Amino acid sequence: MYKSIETLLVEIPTIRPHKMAVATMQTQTLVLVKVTTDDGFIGWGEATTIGGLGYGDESPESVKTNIDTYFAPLLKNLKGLNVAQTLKQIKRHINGNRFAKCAIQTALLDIQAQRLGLPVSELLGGRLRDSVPVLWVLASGDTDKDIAEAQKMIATKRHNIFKLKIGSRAVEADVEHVLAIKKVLGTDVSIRVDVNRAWSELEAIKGIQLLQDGGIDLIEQPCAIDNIDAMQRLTRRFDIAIMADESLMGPNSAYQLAKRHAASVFAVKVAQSGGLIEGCEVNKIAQLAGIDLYGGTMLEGSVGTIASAHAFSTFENLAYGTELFGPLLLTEEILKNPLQYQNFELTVPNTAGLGIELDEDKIDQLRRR
Ligand code: MUC
Ligand code: MG
Repeated sequence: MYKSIETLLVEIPTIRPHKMAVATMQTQTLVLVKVTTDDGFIGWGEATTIGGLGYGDESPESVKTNIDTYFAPLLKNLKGLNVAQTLKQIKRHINGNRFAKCAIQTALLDIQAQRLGLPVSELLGGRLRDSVPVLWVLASGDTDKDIAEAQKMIATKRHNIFKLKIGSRAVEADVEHVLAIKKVLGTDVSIRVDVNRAWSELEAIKGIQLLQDGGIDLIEQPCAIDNIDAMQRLTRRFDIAIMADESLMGPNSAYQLAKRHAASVFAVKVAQSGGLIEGCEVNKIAQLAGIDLYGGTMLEGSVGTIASAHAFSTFENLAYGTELFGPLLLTEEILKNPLQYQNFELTVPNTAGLGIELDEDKIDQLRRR
């Protein structure tokens, strides 16, 4: 049934250096997975991560090795199973590897949706919207450059909400940088910050107080991944939204965080969740626990971005919008028709499958040999 499973590492320079507490990116390595069936269907998935092993516990190289060595032979041997039964077999035989599992699941859903002539969103419970709001991340490392970049985004109606990457400088310097940008952009523009787990709890108390007083709307992942106690105390202590990102690794951790109310918002990422279906399960847990939702990115290219958009289009409450801007950070286009960003939103295609067409010649030029 599944004839071939290929994993491609595609290197694309970014439009400018993207500075985060965990890594500075000048190039993104897209991890694309192409699944071909005996009867001629092709499905695509993506397992891109950030900064090698700097962000998560899978690297582009480990995803490729594990898919080629373990997932591909397993998939080729499965016969007569539907997608759910296939995913169950993968879970049974392969531990961990959430990013790789997400890419494979995306490709299988892409194929299944094409067979049924429906968009992937309709296999995930059905879309509630045809587009999702998309913010922009300011991470040039320079206050004036960030301000100019934000003003250009607002003027061209691309983005009107901004997230700032902080955590690599002292708390006071970071706060000064954020509040200088907030002052120029004004009260109507929502500014959030992502600390990428760089602060101790005491640094977080100091930083969050100053940012809350300065009119910032949300603090993302202030403390270490495993420091759920600190996340819980900070969520209780402050009125400002505290969002779990790296601490949220799928339905199980969503349940643990929700039980303790260790965040007021969840950044759902399909790869971190282990798949589109699991991302939707995280949404359900958040909904039941009264936790707000935000659609996150691992700075994927077009495949992972549009797969995420299909999943997020089914969420009832997407109170904080999404950050599905990954393809806009890259200098090369790998789709025959680029994703549609307009009026501060990304359109979710309504054609069958993921609703995208890959430019395989372009991918071939850019792929790592
Ligand atoms: C993260 O931690 O949220 C998302 C946007 C961005 O600039 O970095 C990522 C990862
Ligand atoms: Mg984050």
